[in-house]
Amino acid sequence: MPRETIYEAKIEYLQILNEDGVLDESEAEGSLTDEQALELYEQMWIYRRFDEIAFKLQRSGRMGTYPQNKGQEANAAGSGLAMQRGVDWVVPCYRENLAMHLHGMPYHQILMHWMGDERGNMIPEGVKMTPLSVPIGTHMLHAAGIGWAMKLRGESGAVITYFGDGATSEGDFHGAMNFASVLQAPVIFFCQNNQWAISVPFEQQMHSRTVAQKALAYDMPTIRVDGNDIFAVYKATKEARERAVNGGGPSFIEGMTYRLADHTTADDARRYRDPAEVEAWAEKDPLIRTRKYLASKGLWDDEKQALLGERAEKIVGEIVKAAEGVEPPRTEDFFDYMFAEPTPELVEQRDTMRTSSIGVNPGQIGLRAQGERV
Ligand SMILES: Cc1ncc(C[n+]2csc(CCOP(=O)(O)OP(=O)(O)O)c2C)c(N)n1
Ligand SMILES: [Mg+2]
Repeated sequence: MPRETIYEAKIEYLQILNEDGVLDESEAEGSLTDEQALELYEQMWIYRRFDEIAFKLQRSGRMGTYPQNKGQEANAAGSGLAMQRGVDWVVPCYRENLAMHLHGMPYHQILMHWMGDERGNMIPEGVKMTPLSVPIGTHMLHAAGIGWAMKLRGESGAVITYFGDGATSEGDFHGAMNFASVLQAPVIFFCQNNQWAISVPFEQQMHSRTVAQKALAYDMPTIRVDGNDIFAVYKATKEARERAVNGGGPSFIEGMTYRLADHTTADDARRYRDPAEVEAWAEKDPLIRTRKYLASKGLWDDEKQALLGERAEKIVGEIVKAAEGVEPPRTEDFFDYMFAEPTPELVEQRDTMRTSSIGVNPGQIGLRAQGERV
């Protein structure tokens, strides 16, 4: 028998709003309305100001390490708006603050997280979200599990999980993809391909030509979109969500973008990136092209921009005030949130934590033989 082709595939690329702010009308159907585009432009602008101020907080010693989101706003905005607040789950990494915000997470709590205050991770009542994940890839497994649970319980809705290009080299990524695929769980895997994993460029991260093609192995509908284009990101996410909600299982989206800032405040990207590459991507900035589009439709002008600037200053100022204004946590707090009922050992540790002499607690006197209990 001659050899035959038993599997063939293609990867589509979707761009609707190009770098010059020109909209492809043939694909615009089913994407954002002009009102939504306007709303997202304002959100992205405030978000960038938030990001700049977060950077400054770190530099002035008021916050710990922070990973800037600059340049990647459209991925977070378009996908964030496509998900339904209070219905869907968001399982984030750390470069989609706006998606978290659109889903109900207060910005000041995100700052609290990076200030080292665990209470920043307390998800408000009714918000379906997990805390942002710094360990690369671990949270994608949680997304697969949440999606499966929703399916078992017959809950309507979908899960979206975000991760970077580098994360797709992790075993956890493949575990999550396989589970979601086998169980046909309603999960959207959203890869923010910013083409760098700290100092490792895309070409050294993988031999695959796209990240999107990795989903083919799991027989998932998959697409690469221009991740600096809110229209393309929104449309692809909306389609994936509809598929998930209607029992069509998981989908994959690769949003092509670029990190215009350093990896984090602990990094200096000038040491490994060509400035020409950064400049070329700065011209594809999602904010600039969205503004051009809105201006061409008569929906935006310099006056509106000036007002937005003032509004953003005020909003971000209040966010910082809220984050810095919370009562400092008590040292005892870290005993209180692990178990519903603390174990006797934890109670003992808590009660003796402040004693300067171990002799105060009979349980701490002398060295005990291994396995011996008091
Ligand atoms: C399990 C794990 N390994 C290593 C790290 C250190 N680390 C932090 S960010 C990062 C690169 C991630 O790159 P990518 O997934 O592309 O996301 P990006 O930062 O570019 O958004 C690494 C290796 C980590 N946080 N967790
Ligand atoms: Mg990356």
